Amino acid sequence: MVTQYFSPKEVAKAIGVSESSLKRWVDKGLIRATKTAGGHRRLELDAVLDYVRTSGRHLTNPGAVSLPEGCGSETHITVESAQKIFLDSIMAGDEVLATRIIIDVYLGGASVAEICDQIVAPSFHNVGDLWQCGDAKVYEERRACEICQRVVHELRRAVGTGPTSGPVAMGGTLDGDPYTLATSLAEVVLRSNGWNASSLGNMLPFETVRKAIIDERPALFWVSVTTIRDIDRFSTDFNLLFDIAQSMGTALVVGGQALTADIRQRIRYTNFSDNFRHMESFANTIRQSLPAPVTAQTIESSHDPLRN
Ligand code: B12
Repeated sequence: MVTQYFSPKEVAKAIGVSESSLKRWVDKGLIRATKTAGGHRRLELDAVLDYVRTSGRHLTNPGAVSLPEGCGSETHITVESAQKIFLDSIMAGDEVLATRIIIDVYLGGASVAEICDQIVAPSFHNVGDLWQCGDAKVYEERRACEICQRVVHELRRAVGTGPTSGPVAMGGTLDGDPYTLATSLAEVVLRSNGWNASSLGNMLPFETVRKAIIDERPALFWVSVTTIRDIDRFSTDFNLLFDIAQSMGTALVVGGQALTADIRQRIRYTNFSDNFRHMESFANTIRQSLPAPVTAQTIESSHDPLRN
């Protein structure tokens, strides 16, 4: 994802303050910013939204930081009412409202994991029930999924690209499992916790997951399982995957609707979580035991002759 930078003028317009106040806040370190070679301050969207989240300010002109109209004007919304509005908007095909409600709840202080577990997942469980009872048409369900993918993309922008120095996490769904939402959500949850996380998408052949673990040596590999075509084959392949992950020091983290207690008895994994808040807690725990990431600064200081 290409990082998008905003000028103090654009951010001041978005928050509804003067450019000089905004520059002062940047210089005081209240808002994270970088400087161009020419000395101009440049701000990333996640830094702007971090400031809005913690200062209790509103976005009066979200378009100035390329967010949809209305985002950030009403952030005191309960998770329960947000869930209802999100469900209604994805079913009605209203992408702007769906995006707005998720960004508003985030700006109101909810964590990404809470948004996924308490708004997105239950809304899709409702979509499934509506479809099963014949109250939702197939096209409405598919459109809801497409909208949700784009909302997740906006949430990913809001959270930031994640520090490239953070520990590496990867994940996806395995062969025969076409579901895409949960793996995209897992990626944003981990990014919001400082992981350098990438979803590899859906329907991944076991062989390619094995290669990804060997080549990239992620500290964590997540597998989301919504459907299993052949339980015997799945269990055999999954256990081989666990052996590889274990030998590479990769934590294999699993979750998803299809992982019933019976199936969990047959497979080996490092951690099973039934929601993203639990995965987040596990990920934060193992993060503490990982070696500190190597950054340009640590390389520089390890070559500093004055240190010897
Ligand atoms: C969207 C959808 C589809 C879409 C998916 C499109 C896409 N791009 O993903 C499509 C159209 C492909 C589809 C197809 C089918 N579907 Co469908 N689908 C759904 C629906 C509505 C939403 C699934 C979803 O994404 N949920 C959102 C996620 C975020 O929620 P979640 O999976 O519960 O995730 C939470 C936890 O499980 C956990 N978690 C999940 N993954 C992970 C990973 C990790 C690492 C961790 C820690 C935690 C974790 O945390 C999440 C957040 O709390 C569900 C309804 C439902 N109950 O979810 C039906 C549902 C799963 N489908 C169902 C059915 C029947 C089908 C079809 C057979 C329909 C048909 N006749 O063609 C096909 C089968 C496809 C196949 N090959 O298997 C049934 C399954 C019934 C069953 N138990 O077997 C459901 C339950 C609908 C229903 N009520 O009947 N489907």
